[in-house]
Amino acid sequence: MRQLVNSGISIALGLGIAGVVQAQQSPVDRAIKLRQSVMTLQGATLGGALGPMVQGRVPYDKAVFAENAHFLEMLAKRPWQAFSVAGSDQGNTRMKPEALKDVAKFKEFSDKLQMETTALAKAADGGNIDEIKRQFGVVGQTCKQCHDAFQKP
Ligand code: ASC
Repeated sequence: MRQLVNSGISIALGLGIAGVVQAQQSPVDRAIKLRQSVMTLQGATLGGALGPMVQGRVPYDKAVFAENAHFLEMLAKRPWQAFSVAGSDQGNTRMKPEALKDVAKFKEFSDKLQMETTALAKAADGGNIDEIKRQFGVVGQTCKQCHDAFQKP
């Protein structure tokens, strides 16, 4: 009986907390926030962790580079549906409306980023710095192509 009461209280608390979090933001605001969070982490991983090693500003460390390259690969695989929520081109976002008008093209860029970050993670595991530099450049170009098409400056 006590267990039943305890689990009842837990469920009620859980629902209450979920309700408070949900009430603060609309689904579109949440989608924008999620997308921006992923973009921030991708930028920080690419520009903050991997970039300095590729550019020789920080000594190349194979294990650290590979860890960050795998994290980037994982970030690029974020659920696509959550990234392209209808209406999330309006409001506090730099996404151009074109992105949601041509979702097939947007998805194509997303798929390409997944492919190229997987290749970067593989290169990172291999540890060949020339190959890593080349593939890092390809990933950067892939970011840029999508930004040029679908991101406001
Ligand atoms: C980054 C970052 C971007 C991309 C882009 C690549 O680190 O924040 O927007 O790389 O500059 O061309």
